[in-house]
Amino acid sequence: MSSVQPFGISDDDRRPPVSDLLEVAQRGLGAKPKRLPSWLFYDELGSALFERICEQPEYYLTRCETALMEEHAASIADTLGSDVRLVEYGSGNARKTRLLLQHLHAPVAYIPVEISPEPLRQSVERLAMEFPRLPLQPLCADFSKPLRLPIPPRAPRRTVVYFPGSTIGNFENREAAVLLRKMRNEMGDGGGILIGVDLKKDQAVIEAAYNDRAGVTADFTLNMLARLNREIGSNFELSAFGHRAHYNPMAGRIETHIVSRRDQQVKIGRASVPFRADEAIQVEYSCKYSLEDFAALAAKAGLAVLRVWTDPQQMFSVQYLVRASTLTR
Ligand code: AVI
Repeated sequence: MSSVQPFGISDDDRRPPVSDLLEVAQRGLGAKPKRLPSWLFYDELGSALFERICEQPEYYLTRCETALMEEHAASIADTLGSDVRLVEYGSGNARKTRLLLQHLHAPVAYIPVEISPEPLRQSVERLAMEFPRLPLQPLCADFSKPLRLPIPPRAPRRTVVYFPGSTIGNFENREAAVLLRKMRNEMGDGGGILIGVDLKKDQAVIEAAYNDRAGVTADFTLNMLARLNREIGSNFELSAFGHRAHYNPMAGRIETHIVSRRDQQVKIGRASVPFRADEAIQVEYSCKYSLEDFAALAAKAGLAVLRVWTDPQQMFSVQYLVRASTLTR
């Protein structure tokens, strides 16, 4: 059942309960090789650490995407057209969205979808002050699951799903296609997807972005273990694990692992999980695409790329996708 919280946030009640976290940890750490899902990064502290990653000089993604939005927001808004209902997946602080909202023509509503309730509440509070005439319909939910979108205040001309940050890259190819197809269903026949996509480039530049000198990414990665300690009472000793992020050129992705620095045992629920020295837990993929790679992925989901905005060095791209069938009519 949907419930309404202060500030009008709908909560679809589908975030994992604590018992699920224990099960997720037991299953992932019992697998060979060990593996934990990347959504575990984003508790309140993890979300705050991610905001800090975005400010690191090596993490070019946010800087490049923001610059693209600053330069092209008016042309993007023209492409989306008037009377749009904008649904943002994983809205966080919605910094890039402001640039878009400033240019959208008579938007019907903005629906930020965010799994962490506190960042969602704060960002909606700020947006309400900055855009007093824009109907805000925040939804506290996991965007990778089917969403129950709130009823719009008036009929939109189209629904556009906004998915910035190259978060699509955190899904393996098959899951990314499934997620894009889910968006395709949610946006309906005449809708679209505005998506940020990180592009392939010099391996050293990509690796530096995931190994910042200040160590914020390492803290973000290890917070996953700290979160398990806090929430399921495991006893990971954080100093006995390290962060490792390497680019795999064959797969075209950063592969992030948490590596055990020594032989050790960790208590997970009633079980004791053994770790060998140098044994790794796979925690995240961050896929990088060529423009052709991404068009092929979109096609797998029944989508076509209508427009691409990119910088002269092709560091990053913002792309507008529509149903492939609408182009062939
Ligand atoms: C959210 N996502 C797009 C980030 C990325 O670049 O894969 C998460 C991240 N992980 C480490 N640094 C940033």
